[in-house]
Amino acid sequence: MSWILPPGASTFAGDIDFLYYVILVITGIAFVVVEVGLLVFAIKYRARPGRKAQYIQGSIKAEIIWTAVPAVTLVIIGLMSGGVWNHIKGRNSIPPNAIPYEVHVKQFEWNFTYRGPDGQLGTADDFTLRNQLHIPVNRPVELQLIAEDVIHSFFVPAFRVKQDAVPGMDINVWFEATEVGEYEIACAELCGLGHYRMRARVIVHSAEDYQQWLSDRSAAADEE
Ligand SMILES: [Cu+2]
Repeated sequence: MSWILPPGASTFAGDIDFLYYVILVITGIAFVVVEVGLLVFAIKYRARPGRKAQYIQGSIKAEIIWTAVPAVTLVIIGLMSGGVWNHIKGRNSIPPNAIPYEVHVKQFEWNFTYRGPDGQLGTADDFTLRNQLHIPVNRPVELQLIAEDVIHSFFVPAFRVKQDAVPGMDINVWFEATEVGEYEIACAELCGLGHYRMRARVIVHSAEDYQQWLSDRSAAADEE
């Protein structure tokens, strides 16, 4: 289903979309009931010549119902969301086999640092690309977000993943793409005059293409 949201392309999409539509349907029904009720009562009890206003005491029963129904609904949604939240953002949620990337973000660009052929970040063979994140499909990746000036927010709508990058904090976010293709990264935190053009791309490769790309890239970096 891709109504409102772009088609999902990560392992998070199913859970997030399900919650999104559950909440949309519940709030949609509440919206219609409230607005129709408002209109009906406004017309039915409008001022008419000869009819005096009445003092109404209130209804404990009605109050209990309209407090209990939203309270129970909210707790149920909270419990349902809790599991999903924990899976995506929980303290120990990042899978151990995730490929790490360092992301230095500043006004108004994303710099993605890749571990080189040695498979280690923070070594001499690392290389950095501006506004381009290449990842393999069906493999978790972990981004270490480092904001160099103000707060930015890493957002890939197709992956249903969004995470603030805050200066002075080391923040990790992970996801796993499920579809080969190109997706938009947007900065989701108003970060200055150039915020609107702070876009980048995620390129999701098949496993073989990714290895090929990585070795081509490293060879090119060696020549430089
Ligand atoms: Cu930004």
